[in-house]
Amino acid sequence: MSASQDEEGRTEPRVGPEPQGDPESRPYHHPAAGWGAARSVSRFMVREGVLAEGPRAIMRMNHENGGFDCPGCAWPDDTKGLHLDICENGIKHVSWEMTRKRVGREFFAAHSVTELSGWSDYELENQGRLTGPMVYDPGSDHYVPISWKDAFALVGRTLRELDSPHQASFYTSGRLGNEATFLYQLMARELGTNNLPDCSNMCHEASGRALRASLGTGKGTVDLKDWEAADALFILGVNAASNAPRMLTALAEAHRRGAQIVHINPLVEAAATRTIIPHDFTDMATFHATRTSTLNLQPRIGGDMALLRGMAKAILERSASDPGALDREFIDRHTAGFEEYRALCEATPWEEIEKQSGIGRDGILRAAGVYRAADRSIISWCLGVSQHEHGVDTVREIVNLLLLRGNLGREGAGPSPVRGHSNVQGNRTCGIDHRPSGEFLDRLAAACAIRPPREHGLDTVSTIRAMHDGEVKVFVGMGGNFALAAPDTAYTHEALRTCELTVQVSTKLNRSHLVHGRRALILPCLGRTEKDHQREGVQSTSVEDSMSMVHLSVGMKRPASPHLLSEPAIIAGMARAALPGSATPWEWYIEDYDRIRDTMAQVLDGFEDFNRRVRLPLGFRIKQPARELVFRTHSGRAEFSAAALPDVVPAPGTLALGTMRSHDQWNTTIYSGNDRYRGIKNLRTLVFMNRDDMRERGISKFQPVDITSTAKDGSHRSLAGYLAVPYDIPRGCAAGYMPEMNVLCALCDYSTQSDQPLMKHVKVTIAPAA
Ligand SMILES: Nc1nc2c(c(=O)[nH]1)N[C@H]1C(S)=C(S)[C@@H](COP(=O)(O)OP(=O)(O)OC[C@H]3O[C@@H](n4cnc5c(=O)[nH]c(N)nc54)[C@H](O)[C@@H]3O)O[C@H]1N2
Ligand SMILES: Nc1nc2c(c(=O)[nH]1)N[C@H]1C(S)=C(S)[C@@H](COP(=O)(O)OP(=O)(O)OC[C@H]3O[C@@H](n4cnc5c(=O)[nH]c(N)nc54)[C@H](O)[C@@H]3O)O[C@H]1N2
Ligand SMILES: [Mo]
Repeated sequence: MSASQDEEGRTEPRVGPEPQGDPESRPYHHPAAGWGAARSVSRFMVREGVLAEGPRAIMRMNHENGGFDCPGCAWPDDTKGLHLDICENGIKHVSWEMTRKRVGREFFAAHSVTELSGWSDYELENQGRLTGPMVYDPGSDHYVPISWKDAFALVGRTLRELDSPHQASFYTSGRLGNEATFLYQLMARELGTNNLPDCSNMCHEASGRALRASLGTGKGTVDLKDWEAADALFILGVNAASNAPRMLTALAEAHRRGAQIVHINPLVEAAATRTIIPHDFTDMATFHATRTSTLNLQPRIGGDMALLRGMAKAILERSASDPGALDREFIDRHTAGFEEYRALCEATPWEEIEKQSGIGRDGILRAAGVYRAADRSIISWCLGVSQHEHGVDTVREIVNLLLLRGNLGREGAGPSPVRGHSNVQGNRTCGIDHRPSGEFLDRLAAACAIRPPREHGLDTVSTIRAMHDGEVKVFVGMGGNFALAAPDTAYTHEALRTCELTVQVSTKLNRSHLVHGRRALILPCLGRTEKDHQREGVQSTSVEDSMSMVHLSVGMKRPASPHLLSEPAIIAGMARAALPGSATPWEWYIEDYDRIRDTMAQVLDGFEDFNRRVRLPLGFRIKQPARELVFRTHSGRAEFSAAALPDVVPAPGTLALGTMRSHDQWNTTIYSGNDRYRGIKNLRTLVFMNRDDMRERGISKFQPVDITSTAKDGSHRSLAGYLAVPYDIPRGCAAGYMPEMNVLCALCDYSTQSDQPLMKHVKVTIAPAA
């Protein structure tokens, strides 16, 4: 089956009927999850050849007593020890890793890199699991086998020969377990650089910075129990049914107990309608769908901050006659900057709020009414909020709104970012940070007897620029698919090709292996589902979810090939070769990961007694000072921010384009061309548009169009021949799929607040195809 074939083997693109009226009654809005999901999963397992062993593995996923953590999203595991706490996309993800297909040396002997470069990304990953280390041979233009010893020696030699350690950059994709993460940052810092870009530079960097500035803790403060206790849930900029499907259970349960659920998204996504809970057998048997929304608001792209400001303004106005609208006691005791914020809200005219948010005053007042009526509110968000110029200000506005009613530090209330990769939060906790704090470096220096560099390192965007300029010569990708995930595809490819050496630690073949430096290595590693045997026995690794729970993950499957190494072992191998005089006991660490954890316990706040606590049935929760109303901010209080509203209204003739995921993909991994909940089959080269915007441009339904972006520096990029799909999206907005649309994202278009690429706000013009 190819990407252009659907599950039934049909190849023609198909688009569901246009959405109209009440989302509930839309013909193609299947309830989220449920039988559609079950059908899709079983077909997928057959395709990957894992139907026999898949179910057994899945029963071990996210299980409180042993088992491995779902390598999918970072939604927390059910605290009640649900035995089937899983979702369609998690199962696909595990099956994808467990596939029986293999990419061995014969494969690389048969296909040159130039030939493979012509294959689609779907075809590349669909070849299966990588089986042994490979090195690029420029003479034959093929990858050829290399021993692990020689591969490490090549990395070590190249790193040692650099003029400065800052000429190397070490990328992490958020799948890496905590123990490997710790060793990876240790290697970089012992070498002498903080060049540790990671996927969160493209993801939730804004959230971390905002929460740190407002609350002194760069993470959300709530856990699943709080979700179960909230009276109102506000869900902004997340496509939960596809990207955090286990949230559906929380939403359905919230609805059943009478909580209010407000979805704020330019698109009415499937999670904003109703769901069939997959592990509720009665629901599945009776096709009973539970509603998962009580109010949907569709702001313009980038309009969230104005909408939140409007809600705050309404609460403040109301407090004149209704003193209970504000929690004055909380504000007085725990916050700073309230008067300035109040003055700013008062000074922001309603007309401006309506214009910038794209929501009429009625809608804003309704949302504010829900917020006022609830004793306990949680505000949750994902990329629709963070990947913007003013992402930091918007997340700080979320906190402002929470502070007004003391929705912090108590049950059922607080900020709750939905993180992406299963361990992206753990990566940051364990030291992947190009701007580490002095305190962290001091502790690292003391525990590991190294002299870590103090100057800030490069993040994702600045690494790309530095590679392009020849300043970074070695790129190491610890997982991920940098060549496609990063913005400005053409520029990023040039940048990677300029490198002296590119090293990709991966499980599957992807574009980043084909867009490589003068020398290049593919180092295949164990996946999370696989048994990791080391000298002292089978090892486990730990991960941290979106809600700061740290728990162990133990693989149970035989490795895809006997020649794979674990990620910690690969890092240790590179480190020993690059740091011949190192006093770090790299090999000793690998024999037993408990030893890595003992060192981590000395360095990381909240990891005291790590080895014991991580073995508790559900692991342990890292303390969130803000949750205890302890604020590590300048003032020692929670700080209101008072940022002016940005102008997000598109210039005449232009549209704001958001790039997003389909239902059937995991970031750069495309499972099929389908996007079930949005009614799309076999089509990825599309752009969702408002019908009036189409009419104005003389574009008819499914007509091919050209999309041209204009960057901050005035440069243009374009995509040709995409199909226009009329969709229920506000005027002035358009949407399409990542990673294909990274072609349109200029490297210079990153937020000055977070340095995040503006992947949800690309300024474009769209016209009938030339
Ligand atoms: N199955 C699956 N699960 C995943 C992933 C995957 O690729 N596949 N990726 C993982 C990763 S790394 C991450 S970070 C998360 C991403 O999870 P999401 O944030 O859900 O990712 P996107 O698909 O980019 O969707 C963004 C959502 O934001 C909305 N949006 C766009 N612009 C705006 C805006 O201006 N305001 C508001 N309010 N909404 C807006 C879009 O309509 C869409 O619903 O998911 C994780 N989980
Ligand atoms: N335009 C646009 N671009 C985006 C985004 C967007 O919304 N719009 N989202 C951004 C976001 S939020 C993120 S997080 C990034 C994602 O960026 P990345 O994390 O870099 O990309 P992934 O597609 O998740 O990486 C997939 C590859 O990871 C490897 N892999 C899978 N499992 C393992 C494992 O266990 N170990 C190792 N070592 N490798 C493994 C496989 O080889 C697979 O090909 O993309 C960003 N790019
Ligand atoms: Mo992400």
